[in-house]
Amino acid sequence: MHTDTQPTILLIAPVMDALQAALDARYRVFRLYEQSDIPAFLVRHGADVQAVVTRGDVGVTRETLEQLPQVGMIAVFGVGTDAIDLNYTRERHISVGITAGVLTDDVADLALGLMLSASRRLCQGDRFVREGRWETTPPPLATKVSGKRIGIFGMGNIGQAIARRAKGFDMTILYTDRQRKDGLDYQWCADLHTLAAQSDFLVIAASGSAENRGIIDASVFNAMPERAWLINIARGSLVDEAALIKALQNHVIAGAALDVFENEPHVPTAFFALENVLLQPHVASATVETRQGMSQSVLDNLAGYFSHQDIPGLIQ
Ligand code: 8YV
Repeated sequence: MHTDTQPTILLIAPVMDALQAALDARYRVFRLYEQSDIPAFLVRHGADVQAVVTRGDVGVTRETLEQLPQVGMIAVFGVGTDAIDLNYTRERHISVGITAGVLTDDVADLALGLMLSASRRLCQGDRFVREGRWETTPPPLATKVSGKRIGIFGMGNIGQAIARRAKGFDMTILYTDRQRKDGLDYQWCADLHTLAAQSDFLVIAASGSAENRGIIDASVFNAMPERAWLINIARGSLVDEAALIKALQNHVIAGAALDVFENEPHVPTAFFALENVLLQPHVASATVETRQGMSQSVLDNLAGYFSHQDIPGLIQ
């Protein structure tokens, strides 16, 4: 039950139950995803909304924000802001807060997990044992990870956390980004294709910005060595999925391990028929510990905004 003194927030998509309960205890919460007639709802209640809470993978549309004249903050459950029009929020002086730093370790862990699982055939090995095939057949050989070259596209916090982990596997670390990063003792490549050509594992850790849309395309797969793997823990929008499917079908590259897709939760069924792809349902930050940390971070960002104090995860 809300009180009249509680600020009003609009939740764009469901978040974990504990966070929803914490939001309900502190705020008057409207849930956009529960409305059968969203335009009518926004006309009726849009002017009451002071802050928006959304997920990194969902964001909030400009059209929705246009119906919220009082909104002053967007609290993102996640770090991705690709589904928010940051030019528009800047124009409107809407603060945007993310769960900064909380999920870096988990996402980097999953990148390494995907790399190891794909190249060491862990999912296939599990099936092999369960199906009793080991009784009659020796398991097929896999591909070594330690000592290989990892190419990291996007050397932000997550890219750097992946690099630190890869160091533990004695890997040669190469990267590209908009610019060379000071103080990083890794091999810089001036462009994506040079990086791709020298990578045994090409890991995408760049943002899903408009400039990166479809950037991992057929030309990148052609540049990669035939034995190389693609790992994506960033956003599906960076990859031309049709070109990736062709590259996997034609063995242009060894394989791919993907946590993210262009049109989640819909995954092209062509992937299902392929043995050389490992698929995950966007779970890089999905551990109990990290999701609790992300929830707290959302609450802290909102509390900072509503008490006119610092917003710890403010990006704009
Ligand atoms: C989350 C994410 O899975 O941080 C992001 O941008 O995409 C992920 O951490 C998502 O925000 C929660 O659904």
